Amino acid sequence: MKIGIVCYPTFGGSGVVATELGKALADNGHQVHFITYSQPARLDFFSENLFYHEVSVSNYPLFDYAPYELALASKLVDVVRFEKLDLLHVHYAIPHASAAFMAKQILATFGIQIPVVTTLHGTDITLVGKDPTYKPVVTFSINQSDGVTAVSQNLKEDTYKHFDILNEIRVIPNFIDLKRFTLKPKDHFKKAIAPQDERIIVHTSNFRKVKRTQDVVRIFEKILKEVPSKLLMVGDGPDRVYCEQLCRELNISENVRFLGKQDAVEEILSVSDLFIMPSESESFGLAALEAMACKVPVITSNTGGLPELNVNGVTGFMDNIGDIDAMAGHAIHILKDDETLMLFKENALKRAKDFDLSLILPLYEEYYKEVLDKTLVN
Ligand code: GMT
Repeated sequence: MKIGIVCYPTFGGSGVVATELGKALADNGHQVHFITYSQPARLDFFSENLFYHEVSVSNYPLFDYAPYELALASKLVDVVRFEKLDLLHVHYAIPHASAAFMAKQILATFGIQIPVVTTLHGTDITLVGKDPTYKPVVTFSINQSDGVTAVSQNLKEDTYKHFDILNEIRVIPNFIDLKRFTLKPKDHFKKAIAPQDERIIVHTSNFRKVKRTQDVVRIFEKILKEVPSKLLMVGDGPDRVYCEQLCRELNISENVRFLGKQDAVEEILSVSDLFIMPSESESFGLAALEAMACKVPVITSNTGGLPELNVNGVTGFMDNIGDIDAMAGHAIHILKDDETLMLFKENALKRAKDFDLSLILPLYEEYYKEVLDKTLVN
């Protein structure tokens, strides 16, 4: 199959899923064309089946807001026509699904029928999408897609709840490449971070409000009173500065390291004992799955799609959003002795295996075939 993939090329979860999916499809013999405004972060190597088409937006002085969506639609028309693509798979509804709809209409005038699959990732529905600024367009473009997938059952239900959706939504969860996300021997790194063999607690995110990163710091402060430990904060974003400030106020800065954006997250996870994700909303929680694949149990909020991943009391614990005391109590329970920690670690890895790439990739391939067959019949 010749597949066009549209995504945000940044470090965000939807971009990671789109890029890893494209790579896996290419490995499986498909020809994959990424169409986006810069080279996706994890697409920094050569493969004969992978192509990248850059969308450049004119910055004509009249434009206070450069019309990216139009540039993307035009690029899609160009790539579909000349590369003879079979299907477009757009990740994140805004503005990719509406750009794909426009491209589809234009391509129809050339006698080309191109099916569009839209994958909903979370904030495109739960946060930005349902904002009245975008809602009519998001609703329309989801309904006009030939196939729609959501990364969890909860996101599917949320989409039906907040939008008038006539299409059937298929749930295809996030996945993990267990060949990459696996324990790496990084003992020297562990020694440097935790010289007294302290427990290592980790959080990775884009430090946006929805991640409640200050909760991570507050939970850690409570853990620290009971269990000698260190906290690694990985990633960057608007709330990082508030977290740093809070560490100073709580006088725990010497036990907390802010590592910024990191490519090899699996190496950091390899030395970690516990992952904390206290998010306000999380459609799936890919970062928690990455941790679990590296044998790291997780403390999460019980929101969104997280209960579909984190098995309470088995792979970690889930507590109400903002319940710092409960999260700290559960963290201490996991960390307090080696035997308990080992059990949770084994369970985390076992659960992560349910989301192995080899199990989820065929779900996308089968869905593409279904959508293509349906389009041919019509
Ligand atoms: O986590 C983020 O805020 C980034 C965001 C994105 O779209 O890039 O992630 C969303 O998509 C991921 C991949 O499907 C999911 O695993 C995340 O749970 C989801 N984030 C939220 O719902 C907040």
